[in-house]
Amino acid sequence: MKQLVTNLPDVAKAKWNEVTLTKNPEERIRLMSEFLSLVPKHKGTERMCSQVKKQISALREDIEKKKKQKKSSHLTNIIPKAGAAQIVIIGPTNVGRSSVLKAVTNAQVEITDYAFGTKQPIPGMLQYQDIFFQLIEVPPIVKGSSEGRANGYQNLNLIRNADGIIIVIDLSNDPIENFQMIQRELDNSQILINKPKGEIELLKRGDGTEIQFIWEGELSDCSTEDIIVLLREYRVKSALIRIKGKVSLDVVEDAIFSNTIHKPTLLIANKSDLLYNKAILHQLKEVFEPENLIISSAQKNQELKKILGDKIFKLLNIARIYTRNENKVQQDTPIIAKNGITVGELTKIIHNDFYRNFKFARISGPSAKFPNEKVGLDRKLLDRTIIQIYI
Ligand SMILES: Nc1nc2c(ncn2[C@@H]2O[C@H](COP(=O)(O)OP(=O)(O)OP(=O)(O)O)[C@@H](O)[C@H]2O)c(=O)[nH]1
Ligand SMILES: [Mg+2]
Repeated sequence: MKQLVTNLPDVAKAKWNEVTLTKNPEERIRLMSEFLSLVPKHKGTERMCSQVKKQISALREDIEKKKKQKKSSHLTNIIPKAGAAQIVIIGPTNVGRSSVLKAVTNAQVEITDYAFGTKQPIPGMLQYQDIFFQLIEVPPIVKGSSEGRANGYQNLNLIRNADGIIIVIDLSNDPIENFQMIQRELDNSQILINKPKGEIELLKRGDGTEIQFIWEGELSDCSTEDIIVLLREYRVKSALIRIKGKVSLDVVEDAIFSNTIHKPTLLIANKSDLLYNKAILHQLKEVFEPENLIISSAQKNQELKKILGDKIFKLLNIARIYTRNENKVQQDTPIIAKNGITVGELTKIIHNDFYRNFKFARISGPSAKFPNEKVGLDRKLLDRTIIQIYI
């Protein structure tokens, strides 16, 4: 087995187990601090310690915020999700976030030539073919948002709660520096925008069932046995683990400690109608995935709505599934699911009874070998599948 990077003493692992069993925030802070004092300090434990410290400070902020909220009985600014997905439009001030929102949705939003025009999150719906994406313009992100500046906690909370992110920058005004500032603020808030090589979702369970895996990827430097051994060392005996992409043992250990989440992200380099240094386009492609980069002008580009809809749809890896009822009447509004969802997973989304009483299904469209193909629970479904479930 690969030597663990952290290789913690047993007392520390036992202490971490206490942390995971505790819900009370004050108590968690105390136990995490004790945990840190039990961790030997060296290069290999640096990253883990900093993750735990971030969690401690996030908890402290939470406690503070709740105290303040109690005083002022402030409403939280989370906007209820609508449509197929909720995507936040973020960026520094004056880059054209409102202009993008206005160009692609029905939102009544004010475009201002002065900074900090948008003070509250503003939602709008973008129609893409037969579905809608909910876009929300978030007030500007500034250097220090992750420490609470300019309503930073609320704004970052909105971002953490969304299904995806659109970052807007102004090509004519320090685009690279501004992009990096935004990325740093997100990073400090444990929100990652670059697609990781591998990801795991770790769902701890208390019901004594074994450790189970859902495979959507593979392991790069260890075996399933190694993972089970590692989890046992942290006293995790029962868990559901989803493996996506190429996952290393470090990634698994990270998942035990951190709050880090990855958000699918697009970057709009806006105001391309103005004068700007063309070398910047090349530099942008070095700091951000070119396939998720849109170079455009919210003012001049009439195609932005279509381009953005296409990009969001691809980014989120969505499948639209149209169900047919017993009279073979097809529903107009599709169920939105992950591309490649199985018939079994879909029946559970519709209603558990459909899963329990499932006999077979008939599918047409891109997932079917021929129209009305009879399939079982394991068949994977692609976008635009039509399905009738027999129970
Ligand atoms: N030339 C040009 N100007 C633009 C474009 N998009 C926005 N602007 C201008 O940039 C300024 C700011 O636009 P907004 O859309 O209000 O920017 P914002 O990011 O929402 O700004 P705040 O909410 O105030 O932080 C306005 O004067 C817009 O007219 C564009 O594509 N080209
Ligand atoms: Mg605005």
